[in-house]
Amino acid sequence: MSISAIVLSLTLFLFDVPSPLSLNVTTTDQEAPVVCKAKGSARAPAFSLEGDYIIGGVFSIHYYMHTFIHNYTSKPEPVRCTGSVDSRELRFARAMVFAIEEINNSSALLPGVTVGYQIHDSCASVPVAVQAAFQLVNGLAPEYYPDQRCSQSGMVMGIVGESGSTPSISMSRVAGSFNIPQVSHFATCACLSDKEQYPSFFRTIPSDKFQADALVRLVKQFGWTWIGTVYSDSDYGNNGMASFLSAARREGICVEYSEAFYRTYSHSRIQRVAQVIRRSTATVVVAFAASGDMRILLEQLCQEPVPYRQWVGSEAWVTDPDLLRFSSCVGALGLGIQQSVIPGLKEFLLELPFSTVSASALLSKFWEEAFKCRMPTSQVQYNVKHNCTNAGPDDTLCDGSEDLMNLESPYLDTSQLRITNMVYKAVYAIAHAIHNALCQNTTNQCDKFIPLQSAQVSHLKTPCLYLLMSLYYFSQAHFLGFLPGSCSAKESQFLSEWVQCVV
Ligand SMILES: *[C@@H]1O[C@H](CO)[C@@H](O)[C@H](O)[C@H]1NC(C)=O
Ligand SMILES: *[C@@H]1O[C@H](CO)[C@@H](O)[C@H](O)[C@H]1NC(C)=O
Ligand SMILES: *[C@@H]1O[C@H](CO)[C@@H](O)[C@H](O)[C@H]1NC(C)=O
Ligand SMILES: *[C@@H]1O[C@H](CO)[C@@H](O)[C@H](O)[C@H]1NC(C)=O
Ligand SMILES: *[C@@H]1O[C@H](CO)[C@@H](O)[C@H](O)[C@H]1NC(C)=O
Ligand SMILES: CC(=O)N[C@H]1CO[C@H](CO)[C@@H](O)[C@@H]1O
Repeated sequence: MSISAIVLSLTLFLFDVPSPLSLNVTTTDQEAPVVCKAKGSARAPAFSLEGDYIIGGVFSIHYYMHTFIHNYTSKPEPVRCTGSVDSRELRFARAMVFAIEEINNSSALLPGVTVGYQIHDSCASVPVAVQAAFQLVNGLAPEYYPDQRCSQSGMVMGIVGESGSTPSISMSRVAGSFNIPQVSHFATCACLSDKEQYPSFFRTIPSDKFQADALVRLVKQFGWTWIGTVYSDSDYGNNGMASFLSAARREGICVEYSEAFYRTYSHSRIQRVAQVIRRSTATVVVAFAASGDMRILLEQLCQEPVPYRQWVGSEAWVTDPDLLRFSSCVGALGLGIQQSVIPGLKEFLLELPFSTVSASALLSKFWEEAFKCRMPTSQVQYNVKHNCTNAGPDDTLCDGSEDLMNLESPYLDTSQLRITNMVYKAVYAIAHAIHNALCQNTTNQCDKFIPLQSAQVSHLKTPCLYLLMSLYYFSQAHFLGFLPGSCSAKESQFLSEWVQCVV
């Protein structure tokens, strides 16, 4: 039995999420229809658009879930997100909106059909991701009457997400029960390839099975036989590091230490991991970690004395432009999936009128952090600035004169588009599935009055989604160096064999 299933049942218990399991079914008399009511209140999606068919999306936009101490004497507060906004994840969410707009504009794909979306912020946490999954399955209506079982499966045709493996696993338990296809752009845990456990889970990114081996090959190629390792204490980090360590052992690489950490760990635990790195003799550290976790550790390590280490990273963090601000403490080498170009995306990202920003709590938060000002609508208390971060608005008021064009933010960094392209592909995969189900017999008009079950979509489109996966294998991956200075002759030679050295 996996941990995530246990977490799921605890979650249902603690957070009172609206779910098919917690509906209050009442029949008043024989004639009256069954009334199905969701218990608890719905959480509004971060972004949404009406349409004939809805595609759900879940991204880790905030870094944390707000945690509170349960006293078990009153109803718990609804779950919510806190911390700063991961602007790369915001880009992923906006890229999904962009893809759907393109599909709506297209006369070849789903002609005459509008595709809508409901995009949620899971703040990289299991309880919020599960709640989002239930809402995508049930819809947001507080009452509905579809049948005696209160099952309204098929609110969404498919779900794009989650970014992390652990929330993806939890969501797949919900979406899978209703046969709703879930297509992740970034969940790479090899464990998710198990079709028996995750029958409706697909992804547009390769499994870590390949990545662990490739990282070992990389380390070995440089002759680094004495290394330290750190990893996220999550399905992604635990599974990835386990594969890495077993491959490393086979190749005769010695590991001085192997430390797990996680963004919600106490300050002292993170500090302890930093101390292990400072005191170690291994100058190479391999990190199989999510970007949100890595950021916490690097913040700790950029305090004096800074331990200069050669970092080797998994692609979850090594291609995150946000981590470039730690350049004084990090020179990382790792694997990334192929970069790409999405025409029109940059313009779309730049098109954020101030009225749109003010109307969205999430965009307001992003705006405040990006421009270090306070929105007129803001009620949030801000923390004093950390030394290594640039987050936290001061007291000037945002007034719309802020200029996105001149903003340096991972949100606007479209120079590489690796994972963003996987989001884009995931949206298209689901749209093509719907198209094939609706538009088989007609060339220019689809019959949107055909009642469509989402199970039908995953049924029809399974081969297509598999095909997307098989497009990605590691010969396409390439090395990315964030090394300050230039590569040594040996490194350059090795790197040029694979692809190129980016300094
Ligand atoms: C179910 O709903 C009815 C009417 O809305 C209410 O009286 C009853 O207390 C509810 N039961 C539970 C277990 O919540
Ligand atoms: C329990 O927590 C709730 C909300 O956090 C609070 O309103 C309530 O007073 C607490 N009860 C006790 C007995 O501490
Ligand atoms: C969709 O079409 C509208 C109107 O022609 C245009 O303004 C918009 O940029 C298009 N969106 C995309 C993503 O192509
Ligand atoms: C942050 O930096 C300032 C000087 O730039 C220093 O005085 C302060 O102690 C630092 N705070 C922490 C938490 O390291
Ligand atoms: C397409 O046409 C065939 C035969 O004419 C029919 O059986 C089938 O239901 C149609 N499918 C759709 C999606 O209209
Ligand atoms: C070309 C086209 O059909 N565009 C539609 C895309 O979706 C939006 C929002 O529903 C519509 O307003 C457009 O007409």
